[in-house]
Amino acid sequence: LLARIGNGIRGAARGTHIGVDRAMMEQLPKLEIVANFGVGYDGIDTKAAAERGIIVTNTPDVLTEEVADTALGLLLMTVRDLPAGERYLRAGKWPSGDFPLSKGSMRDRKVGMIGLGRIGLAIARRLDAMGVPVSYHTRNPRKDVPYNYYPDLAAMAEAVDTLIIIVPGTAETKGMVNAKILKALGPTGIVINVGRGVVIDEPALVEALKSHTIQAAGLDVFPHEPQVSPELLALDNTVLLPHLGSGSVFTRNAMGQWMIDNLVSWFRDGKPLTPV
Ligand code: A2R
Repeated sequence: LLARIGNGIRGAARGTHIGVDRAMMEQLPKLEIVANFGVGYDGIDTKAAAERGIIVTNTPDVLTEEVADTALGLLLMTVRDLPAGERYLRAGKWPSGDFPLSKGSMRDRKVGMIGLGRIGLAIARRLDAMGVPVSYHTRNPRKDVPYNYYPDLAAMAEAVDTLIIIVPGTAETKGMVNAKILKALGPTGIVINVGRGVVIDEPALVEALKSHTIQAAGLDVFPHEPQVSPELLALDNTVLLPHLGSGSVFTRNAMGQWMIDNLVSWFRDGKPLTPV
């Protein structure tokens, strides 16, 4: 298709699983802009785009609250083992005995946020409302928050029992939650990932879940979406969602509109709204 029409394409709207890489850009010699549908733009080779003067835009803010809601849902599902309870009821097991008490509770949890940007902060605010203490790890401390800052991720993992990952997938964040961090988190540890799959060293996570080095994991993102590791699927201390963080009709409409607005603004006024 690109061999046939690539020469006429000036703008691209980029959806979910298909990336825009250097090879694709080479087939689109007149490309001026790639408008990404989503805030995370790791599926686009921004270095190759910059070399060619191609603008890349994303859709920040319009999905922040939705992803934060999903993160809280996934956290509660994982800590309180809610999906297993639902499966228990549907399997007709309730009349023969009550569902076992959950090992975890939000009442005695301490959360460490990995990432405290737009979405991370929206998650932290929800945790405030629940009376859950929040710490965070980022490269730079924020001056506008009351939370404990840890420049060292291992030190934060040592101090908390729950990690919520909401950083972008970059060369720097890749594999940052590794065997050492999981060990520091300890046997009551819970890891929630709503950022990007690559941030977790997946073999190390599988091993930590199998050996009960940590308690459980709740994941909405995976390194090879839409494929999910059979090892994660086989474990009963995981809650797994198909990357639905921003996936409501309301929010996807807002994201789609913002993506279009970026394209229109570029081609009409020469100014993208949210370039990255
Ligand atoms: O490091 P900082 O101070 O720039 O803080 C950002 C943090 N972050 C990192 N933290 C630790 N180590 C890193 N190498 C690192 N790189 C980035 O991630 C900041 O607190 C946060 C990103 O926040 P925002 O740019 O506001 O992004 P937003 O809208 O919260 O979305 C986060 C990610 C997306 O990139 C998608 O991957 C996913 O959530 O939907």
